[in-house]
Amino acid sequence: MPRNRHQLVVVSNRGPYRTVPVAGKRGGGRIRVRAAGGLVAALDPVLRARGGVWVSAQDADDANQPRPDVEGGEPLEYKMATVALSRTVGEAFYQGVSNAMLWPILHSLPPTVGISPTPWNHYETANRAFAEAVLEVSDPRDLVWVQDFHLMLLPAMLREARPKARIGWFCHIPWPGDDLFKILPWRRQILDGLLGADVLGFHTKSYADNFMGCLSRVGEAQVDFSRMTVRHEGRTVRVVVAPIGVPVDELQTLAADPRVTARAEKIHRQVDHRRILLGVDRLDYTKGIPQRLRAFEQVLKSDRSARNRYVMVQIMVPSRTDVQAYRELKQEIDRLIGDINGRYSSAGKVPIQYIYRNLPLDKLVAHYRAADVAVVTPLRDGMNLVAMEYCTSRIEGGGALVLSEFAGAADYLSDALLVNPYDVQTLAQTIRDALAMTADATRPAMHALRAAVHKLDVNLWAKDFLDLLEQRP
Ligand code: ADQ
Repeated sequence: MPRNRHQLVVVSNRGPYRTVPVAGKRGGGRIRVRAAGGLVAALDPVLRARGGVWVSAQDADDANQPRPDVEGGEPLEYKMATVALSRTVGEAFYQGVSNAMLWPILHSLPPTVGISPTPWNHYETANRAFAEAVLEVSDPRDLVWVQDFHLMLLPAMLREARPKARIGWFCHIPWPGDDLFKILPWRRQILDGLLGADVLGFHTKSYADNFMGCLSRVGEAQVDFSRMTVRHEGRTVRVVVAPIGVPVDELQTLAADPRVTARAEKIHRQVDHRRILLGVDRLDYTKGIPQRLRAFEQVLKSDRSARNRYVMVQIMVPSRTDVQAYRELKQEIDRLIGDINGRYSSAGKVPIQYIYRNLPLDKLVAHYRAADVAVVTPLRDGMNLVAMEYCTSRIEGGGALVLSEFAGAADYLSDALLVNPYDVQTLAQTIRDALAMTADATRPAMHALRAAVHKLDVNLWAKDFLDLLEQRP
């Protein structure tokens, strides 16, 4: 079989599709829709272009399972396989360890629950179940590409079964310094698990360096900082900086669609042609949503005419709704928006429009086209695709991007208006300045931003990573 015909096996906790009831159709008809979130947005186009199989956990809620038999909606252009986990294992693996411990610590934030050993055993069990599923659907020549922090033990488990397999792992979120990483009692197991891979990818140089630092201070692997390689159990593991991007052509084509243009114009009419400040996020405490709302409140407070000239549109997709910390965040955001709208509405003009649901891509892109300013303020974020989607959708040029310096994207989008989201006063001033800029004044920076985003196309990201995996000596 020629090399480029190796099957690609993508493995992630969440699968790429959910099924939802067809609006207005009686009798339980369902339609397939793409799940929201950065990982799916990045990898679905890659698998659709290349074919292969996507292995993911079976959704505990039967209605959300990616069922290939469902007709209509997004087309299925590759195979899917699911891993069934018992409710106890699934919850401890996903919520107990992945969401409550790994997610915050890898984002350099305190864990949202106390650290205890029980869920860790389930994390191991879940990773083992994924290993069995991958071995079943793949053969030793395939390229197995494991995704993210849910599956950090999987590479070593696959390596044990298939010593010559080609295994990659990609970290979609930040990697912290060793001082924080060491909080995890299972730090050795995690590093040993990851070193089962041939190639380990990170969005930025600082995450890759942090990872190498963890290896050198925890464990016994031989680390070569100048080559960014690690010797482990007789093999060489490469640590690479592989910044993810967005599907540039697909997004630009969509942005140029006359229906999207018409929708963008409608959005303008609906807000009485006020200038639009746009936020788009998965609901998560890492995204800095309250900070951004407080900053916009400052803008409204400091200038009475602002409410007649500006509107903020905040689009949020529900996420991890069964986790307490996320429910509390949702309440805080609801309260903040309610307070601000109560205080600063005038003559039928509401200062914050709030959309809390998963939007189809064409509607999202219409909002990107309509927005004068996008505000992306994570406290910490592996990369952040929203910033890139906004720039890609600005096909007519113009538009300002306010971007947190704590997003990985800030390393690549230096022409954005970079902000510290913890400093709400300065954030408010930056938003004020951005909203006051004319479209022409924003053009040079947006031109540079679009050029930067073009270089980071997601297809290129996948191709470069998979090429490395195929070239493994
Ligand atoms: P996420 O934390 O999910 O991804 P991000 O990169 O911003 O964060 O991607 C969010 C995705 O969800 C975007 O593609 C966006 O369009 C989509 N989305 C947001 N709100 C939506 C809505 N209401 N309806 C539909 N879609 C919506 C993780 C890491 C990031 C990293 C990505 C990719 O946390 O740092 O950039 O993976 O590696």
